[in-house]
Amino acid sequence: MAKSNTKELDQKKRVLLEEFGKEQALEMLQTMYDIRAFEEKAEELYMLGKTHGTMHLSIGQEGCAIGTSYALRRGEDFLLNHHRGHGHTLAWGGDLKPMMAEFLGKETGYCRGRGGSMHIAEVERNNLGANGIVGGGLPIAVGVGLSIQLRKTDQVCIVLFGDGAANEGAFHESINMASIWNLPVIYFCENNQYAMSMAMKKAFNVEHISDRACAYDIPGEFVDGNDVFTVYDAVKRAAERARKGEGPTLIEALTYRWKGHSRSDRQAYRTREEVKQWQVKDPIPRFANALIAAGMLDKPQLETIQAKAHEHIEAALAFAEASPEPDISTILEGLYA
Ligand SMILES: Cc1ncc(C[n+]2csc(CCOP(=O)(O)OP(=O)(O)O)c2C)c(N)n1
Ligand SMILES: [Mg+2]
Repeated sequence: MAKSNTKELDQKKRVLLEEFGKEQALEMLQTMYDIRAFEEKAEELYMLGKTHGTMHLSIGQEGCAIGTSYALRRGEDFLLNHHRGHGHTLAWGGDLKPMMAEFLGKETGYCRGRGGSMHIAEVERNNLGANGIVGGGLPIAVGVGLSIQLRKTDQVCIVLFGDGAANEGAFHESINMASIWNLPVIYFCENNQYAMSMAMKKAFNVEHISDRACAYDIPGEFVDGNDVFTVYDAVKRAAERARKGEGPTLIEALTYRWKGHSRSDRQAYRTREEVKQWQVKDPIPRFANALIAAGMLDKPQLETIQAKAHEHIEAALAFAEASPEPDISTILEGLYA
């Protein structure tokens, strides 16, 4: 067991680690490595032509996925994620096997192979899924919030979206309505600083997207999206407010996507140096180092977790590859006119 190095851990992190407990903290770290390994494999499979449609990788943004999900009651609250959402589903407690099967378009996938990378949902556990329409989750969140309010439960709904989505009409309409109706919705903007090739700095005249919260008279908070602790803490407080009937919150988390927008992106809009500067801020070792400093983890255990992530992915891939394709006779199932 590693010795606790309390000097390196500030008070707030220590309190949060106590709240997590060792078992959950290690599970969170394992999930971060699982997400990273899933997406590295996803990229490889895409390059081999084993997948259908496009895909968007969230490598570098895992701090947001873990911090948001673990701050909520996963499976009981509601999650609306977005096109860069593999990590959100896994952090919500999704199973790697149906996840990988969905990615490969297999019948055993979460959406029976109909959705692929961008449309993964797990409705039974209130993961209402991702959306190929940028900002598509934002209006749905109002409906979910209203449903919670009418059913008088203490659930909350988190909707994740990108910086690009924050310049769509749906963003303003959704937050305005959630504000006037005081709905239990957490608006979580995963600001990875680009919407395709459009740099956030060129697309906004406000310094922070969260500054827009004042226009709707709701709290707005800007956090470091690569720090699991600050994301978790902000979402937890927003959820507590929402559960008490105090309405929506807008959180903006600054992060960075290491990979291109999608595989066809030549990334002419940014420099390699910029990418490298952000790779140093990798959210996964940052969280691992905090666990080491707290005496919850040592180097050999960390290596085991890293190795396990790859084992988990290989098992999921074996399951997906052995799974059948959807039968052609079922092609119209799930279609409504
Ligand atoms: C309504 C709509 N407009 C445009 C697109 C094309 N499109 C797909 S992703 C994307 C950029 C979204 O940027 P952001 O919201 O910052 O999310 P990120 O891709 O950075 O995660 C665009 C413009 C779309 N899918 N839907
Ligand atoms: Mg973006």
